[in-house]
Amino acid sequence: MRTEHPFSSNPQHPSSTSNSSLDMLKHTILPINKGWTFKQADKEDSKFLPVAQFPTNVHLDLIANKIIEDPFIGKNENDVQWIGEVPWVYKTSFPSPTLSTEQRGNVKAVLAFDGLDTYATVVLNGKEILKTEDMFIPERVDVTTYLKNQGDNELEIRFESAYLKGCALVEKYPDHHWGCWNGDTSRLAVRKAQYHWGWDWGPTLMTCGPWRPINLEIFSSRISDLYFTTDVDESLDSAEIVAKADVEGTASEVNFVISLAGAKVASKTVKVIQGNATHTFQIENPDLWYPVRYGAQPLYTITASLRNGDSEIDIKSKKLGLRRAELVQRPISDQPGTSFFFRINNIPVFCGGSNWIPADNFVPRISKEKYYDWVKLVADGNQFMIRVWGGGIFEEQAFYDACDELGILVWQDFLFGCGNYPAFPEFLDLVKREAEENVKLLRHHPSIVIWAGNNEDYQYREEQKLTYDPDNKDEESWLETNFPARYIYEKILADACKELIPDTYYHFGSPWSGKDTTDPTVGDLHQWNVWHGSQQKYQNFDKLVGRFVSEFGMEAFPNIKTIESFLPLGKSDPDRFAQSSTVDFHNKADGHERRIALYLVENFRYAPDPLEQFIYSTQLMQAECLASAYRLWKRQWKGPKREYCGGALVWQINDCWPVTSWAIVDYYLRPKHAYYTVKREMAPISLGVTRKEHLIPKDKHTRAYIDKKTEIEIWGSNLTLKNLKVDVVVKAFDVLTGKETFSKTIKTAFSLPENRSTEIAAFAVPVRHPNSDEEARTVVAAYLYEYGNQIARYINWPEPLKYVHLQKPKELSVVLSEDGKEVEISAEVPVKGVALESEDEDVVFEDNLVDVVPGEVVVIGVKGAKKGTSIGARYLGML
Ligand code: BMA
Repeated sequence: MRTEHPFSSNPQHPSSTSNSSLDMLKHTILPINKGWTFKQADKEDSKFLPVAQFPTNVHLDLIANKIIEDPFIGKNENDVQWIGEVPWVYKTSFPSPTLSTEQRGNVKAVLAFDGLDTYATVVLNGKEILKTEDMFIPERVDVTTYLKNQGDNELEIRFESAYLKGCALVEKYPDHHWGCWNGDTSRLAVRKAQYHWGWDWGPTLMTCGPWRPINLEIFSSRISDLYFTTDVDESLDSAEIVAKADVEGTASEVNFVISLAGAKVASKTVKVIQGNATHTFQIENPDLWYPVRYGAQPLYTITASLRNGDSEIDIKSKKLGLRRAELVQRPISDQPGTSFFFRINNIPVFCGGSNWIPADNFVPRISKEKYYDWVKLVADGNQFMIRVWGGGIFEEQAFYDACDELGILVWQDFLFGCGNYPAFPEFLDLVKREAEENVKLLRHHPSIVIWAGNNEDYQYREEQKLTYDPDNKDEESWLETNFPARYIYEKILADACKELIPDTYYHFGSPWSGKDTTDPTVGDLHQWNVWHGSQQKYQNFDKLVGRFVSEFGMEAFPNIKTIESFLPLGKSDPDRFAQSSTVDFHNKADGHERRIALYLVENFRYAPDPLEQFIYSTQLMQAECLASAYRLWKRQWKGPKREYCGGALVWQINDCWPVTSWAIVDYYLRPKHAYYTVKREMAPISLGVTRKEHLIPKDKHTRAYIDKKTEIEIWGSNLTLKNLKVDVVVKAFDVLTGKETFSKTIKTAFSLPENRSTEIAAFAVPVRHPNSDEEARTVVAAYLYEYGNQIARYINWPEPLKYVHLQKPKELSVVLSEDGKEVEISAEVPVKGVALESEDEDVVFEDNLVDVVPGEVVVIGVKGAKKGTSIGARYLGML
């Protein structure tokens, strides 16, 4: 029997496809991205207004229509809170695709919503077709019989307040032990980006809207998913790719083609059996995908074309990287616990890297280019890994594409953070679908090497002393406890990963160790006893090491231009000073004024004015702090069976708005100085020096006769895969006079084996009169030379730096080379933290915040400068 198909066959229609590619069965995707308007849904008298872009969200549209001021400026955030408590409606119209008479009857029309944020009711031509409750779940609705024959189709999406819905759910389940850090508990009940509720680095902006694309798909048969598993043999000589295509409809054959750099590597046509086509390919001598620095990032393309007889009716392709990725957790020598490090293509990688939060409160406006630029900054910063933190989103494909392309490993959290999540049945259903859909969307990226269940929910459990018995394996019983989300992390997400990505490691949470989350000997660790917690000195980071430190951080002010961007009157704003209420408003961390002040006052002579120098002081402090963590933890990467620390991920690389936070690069992609000190620490070859004071009483009771020994320890970190022989030179300088007081080659042809840190020497600070004040005025400079070339340097200072009588150099020379490609810095006294600056935003320094000692010229690469570009400099003690 032939049913009459509702599609129009009007050839005049602008979106008519009858003359083009829409032959009878071809899968066609028509973006529904035009003509959208929006308005507040509960305000009868309000008019529909045009959207700013598509996809979009309500804040972007209100800003574009000048209904609200930019919430990132001043304290405007306060004035826009009402937006999150009212409903909004979006609508558009679109034509039905034109089909020939023959085409009618056997095609399906599906509206595909890639993401609706969050509680949406979708109405098509007056009929409700969908209700959603999770911004991360893509939805597909068969609308074949709802599309109009004639005229346009009306599509309307109404969004309820997610905040109020969340509050209602909290009230509906009064027996759950609701509680969280950051935001409020209503967020725990709602499957929406948790940072929308506000975080300790981000504003509360409860947005809503069609935040990801909407498409109308027309097909009779299609490839609903193209996926694969890969297995690279331990020998690295061959790889197996099991390619799979899920097929909807009756088309009978899939042709798989694997190609590399445009050349075909393998292909196979296979029959579709029960909606699936599968083929196993063996690739000999595969071109392997490596993390940046360890090799290239070749990406194969796998293409599946769906055929019916001779015609191709659908085609899908994905990029694919072949690599072996392992997380090694095994006993180590001489220390308790187990290692935690990543081994890629059999190479153990010390994973220096960063944590990532969403790059904007309004994700739809983040361009592909911006994602690329962010990931490029990470790669250029000598970092190997990004952790996509659980309070944000499953990122856009462009982000992971950039990671694949640039060789950045990804640690992906599932989207739960800092709280005790509920586990009522509807919630669990959403969580399961959300996990499965998003794992499917992301599983092809070679950059993703680990998934984790949540961010700090086990830590929250510990703080609240919620029930958790690791020995109780009865999954259903977990739901009866006051920590029911264990069922999510250890059952639902674990099962989803086991089924969909059996070749990728799944970790129950971050941090997670199976024991106490603060156990430094197993699993990963969030080390917040600098800044939060016991507020330790950063000089003690060596005592705070863990097997893999997946979070630690320190705040610093952003660039002056970034501050001026959020001050309503910019440069001339009366609040343009460090302690002003607007500047404070743009810092969301608990006790931030005290903590920044604490770490500044402990270490430097500083003043809040002028603002530029204060910003510099905070950035110097953050830079010193974070670099010491990397340096001291990397020291614990000691080679096979002695991987006492396998990685360090700084909290955080980026910001979602202009703010003072832990970020090392601000919202406008302006690096803070820590970006550079971290980059130096993660260089292929580096040198570490630390200074320790030992007090040795002459006898048991004396308080008067105590020998003070100030010792320096020197080590080298060779992260390359080559054994090195180096000469080690140590020099000392008097801070006051700039005189060189010591110079010696302390080692010749010293061995620095590949991929590890090696202790070089420990000895008393070279001074003429030990145990005097001389140590406190002696700067130690250490250098590594290979074949006479300097390959690493490090300058060690007496600490705290505030005690040091720093001299203002008479001749701080900062010279831009003729060709504008290098800056040379020199001075006649030791200078701490020389920061180059340029008014010209096109000028990019390859390094910054360097220490200088007399007799050397420090050369810094620079891009974007021309002859005559003015370069300024700032240093500690300048003002
Ligand atoms: C960590 C993160 C975030 C937070 C950061 C700074 O623990 O997981 O929740 O923003 O600390 O407090």
